[in-house]
Amino acid sequence: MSTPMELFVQEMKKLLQPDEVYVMDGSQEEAQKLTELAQKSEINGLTVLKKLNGEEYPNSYYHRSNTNDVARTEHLTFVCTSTKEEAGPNNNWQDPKEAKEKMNSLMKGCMKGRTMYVIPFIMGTPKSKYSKNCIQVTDSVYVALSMRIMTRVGKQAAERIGNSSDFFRGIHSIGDVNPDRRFIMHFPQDNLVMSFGSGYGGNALLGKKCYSLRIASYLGYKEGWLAEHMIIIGVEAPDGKITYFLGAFPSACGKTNLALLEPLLKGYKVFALGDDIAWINIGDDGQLYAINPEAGMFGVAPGTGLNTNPTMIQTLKNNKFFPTLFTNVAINNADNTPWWEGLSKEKPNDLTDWQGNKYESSCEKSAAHPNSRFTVSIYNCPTLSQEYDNPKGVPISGIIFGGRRASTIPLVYEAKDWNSGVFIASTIGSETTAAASGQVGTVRRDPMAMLPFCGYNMGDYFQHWLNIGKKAKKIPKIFMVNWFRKDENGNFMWPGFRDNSRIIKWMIDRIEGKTGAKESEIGFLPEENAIDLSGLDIKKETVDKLLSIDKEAWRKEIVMVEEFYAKFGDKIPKELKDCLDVLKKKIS
Ligand code: GTP
Ligand code: SPV
Ligand code: MN
Repeated sequence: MSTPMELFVQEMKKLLQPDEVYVMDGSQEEAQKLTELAQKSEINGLTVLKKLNGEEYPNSYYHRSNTNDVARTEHLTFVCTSTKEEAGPNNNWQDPKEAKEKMNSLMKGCMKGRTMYVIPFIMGTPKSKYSKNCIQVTDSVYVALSMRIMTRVGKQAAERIGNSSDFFRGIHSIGDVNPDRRFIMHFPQDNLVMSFGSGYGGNALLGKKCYSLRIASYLGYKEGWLAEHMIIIGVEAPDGKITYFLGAFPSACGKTNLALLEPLLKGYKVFALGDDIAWINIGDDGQLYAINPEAGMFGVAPGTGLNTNPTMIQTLKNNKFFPTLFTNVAINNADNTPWWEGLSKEKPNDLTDWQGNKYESSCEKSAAHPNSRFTVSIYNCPTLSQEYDNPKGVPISGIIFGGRRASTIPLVYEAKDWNSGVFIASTIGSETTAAASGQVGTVRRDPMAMLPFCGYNMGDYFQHWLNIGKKAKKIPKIFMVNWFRKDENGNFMWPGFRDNSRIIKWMIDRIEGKTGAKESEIGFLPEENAIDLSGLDIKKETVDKLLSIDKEAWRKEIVMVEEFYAKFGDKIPKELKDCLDVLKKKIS
């Protein structure tokens, strides 16, 4: 008798008709074999991997994707629940039966002449009861190699699945990379994703956004936990105590940088546990505990440099076990190293740009794509927390939300309680970034940084958040930050990056009850001089402005929130409507 896993593979062979099937075992030899193969293979005319300078960047490879396939495509991403209402106005919806028919016809025979990689993987550490079993098939060796870095792939996963039929199924083909034939279809009720026509990260590495957020958020809703677009960090204060935080920021708004923060403030240390996704459960003691289901980081390259994020530069050069991949960055031809804007002050003079052309330094375009990325094992990170593999996860004392806003939102404030924190998070606005295709820089509502990733109706999701607060016995404090305020000349007003440790310190002091706060219309603001600005060259008037409330701007903000809420009709919980009414009265 075949196991459910074997049956799935047989079914996939029949549908996709690959020439060969390769089942991933996760071994070191496999990494070698696949990276060698990828250096000899082409996808749509592009060599899949090129080896980079191994002295500067050990075991590192360069990948260029199709120029039409460099970011998530939200307009081609669907949540196919049995009713449209379950998916909500936050998702594109299609009837599951029709969607499956469409995908089956696109996928029929699509792996002819190709190898089908079968990837058994675990999201989360194998011993944790919170971890989940998964299988993805793909015809992209780049995706297969990326999955080996981002998740726990191979024999241990196959063994954990065993005879069970309880595993996520991910079906992926890069197809002919044609945006007209590209769809990322989610079937939460079948624990299934079908993705065709893209080889890009969030569209193709199905363990990431597709499973660990869209499908998992749906599972969490049914089962009483949360799957969130959040980092997990432990912050050690000078007294040696470690405080664990979660942090949610929309795509390309600073999660990885905060997760790997090297604090400027003396005596503080940040330990990384996750840089993109957190699964949050209520533990036996009633506290919230978080695990990171991933095992790697798929980070934004531009802006990553020794000044901004020295820990990431070390991580990228600290290769131990897994190959590191660089996608759509530029190449410095002088020494065959990857390069991107922000890696060094001086631009190297002989660069090949992300499209493979000689880079003209006079040209206004960037040499690396703004959404160019690296894929690196989290085990390479020198500041990885000792608790990273703890099956129970870590107990959370603070949740940080943030967005990218040139105006209105102060540098930091604190919610009065859980419900008002959920309200604040449900109203987050953020300027769109290059992480998703489409216009960059327009403000859209992105509640909890989950707008593109919530696998069900966001009104129900808000209620689920409120319910978690009711159920939990010890509730974390909720903070809102904005590192991205700009002045009249368009310059950032706050230095950001390593200076953000100053704000984290204030949060720890609040959690510990060591500092008071000023009540304001929107929540608690830091008292005068409560933020440690020692050694920072910043004008008092700038700090005052960063922490002030511009009522005129807030009135406009409220209008945008009302417009957003209106889309969800009765689904917006009463508690949140009440918070909005209170805010309106205070701001008027
Ligand atoms: P995803 O991987 O898309 O989810 O992104 P992310 O949230 O992890 O964002 P990341 O940390 O990679 O940062 C995205 C961009 O924002 C990079 O270009 C960073 O250099 C920039 N950035 C991060 N933190 C700060 C900050 O404090 N201030 C400023 N000005 N820029 C920042
Ligand atoms: C994001 O866009 O939030 C990312 C990159 O982290 S992706 O894997 O493409 O979703
Ligand atoms: Mn992300």
